[in-house]
Amino acid sequence: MAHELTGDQSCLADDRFAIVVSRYNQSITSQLLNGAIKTLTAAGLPEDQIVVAWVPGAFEIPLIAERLAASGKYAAVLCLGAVIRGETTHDQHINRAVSVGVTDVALKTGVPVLFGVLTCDTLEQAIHRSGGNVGNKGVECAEAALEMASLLKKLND
Ligand code: INI
Repeated sequence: MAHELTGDQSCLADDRFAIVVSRYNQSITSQLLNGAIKTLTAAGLPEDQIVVAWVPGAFEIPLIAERLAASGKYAAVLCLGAVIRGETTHDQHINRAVSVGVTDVALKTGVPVLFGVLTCDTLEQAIHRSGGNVGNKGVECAEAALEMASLLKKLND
């Protein structure tokens, strides 16, 4: 029978998690942050073991995520932001840079780096996805962070 490995939502008492969150569209990103912190603390992580780094916009997330991940201090780095389409293609450049950037950081450092950046056409879509009727991307991101941190520990054991 195959030996299956799956992560779970548990976290070790001495784990630390980092969150990078962008100030742009802060009414949305603060809701993502609340959801992420609530999910991590509900899983048993003491709040003082969570570090939150604010950056100006989503474009700035990968650099800070890299510093945090490379420090070796954190079980996972959560990246939260909200990019909303405007009249130009600016959003596409940001979305591409952030999604490729955070993926690169995870692969380069071996630390789970989670993509909790909303990429919406409208503010309304972002409201629905930050604690409205389509859930909260920050909660989803924190759940994935717990699962990935747990799975990596099992792989390393
Ligand atoms: N940053 C965001 O996080 N969301 C946006 O919707 C957004 N828009 O639309 O422009 C945005 N722009 C700022 C960008 O992330 C950088 O901070 C800026 O370009 C400086 O590098």
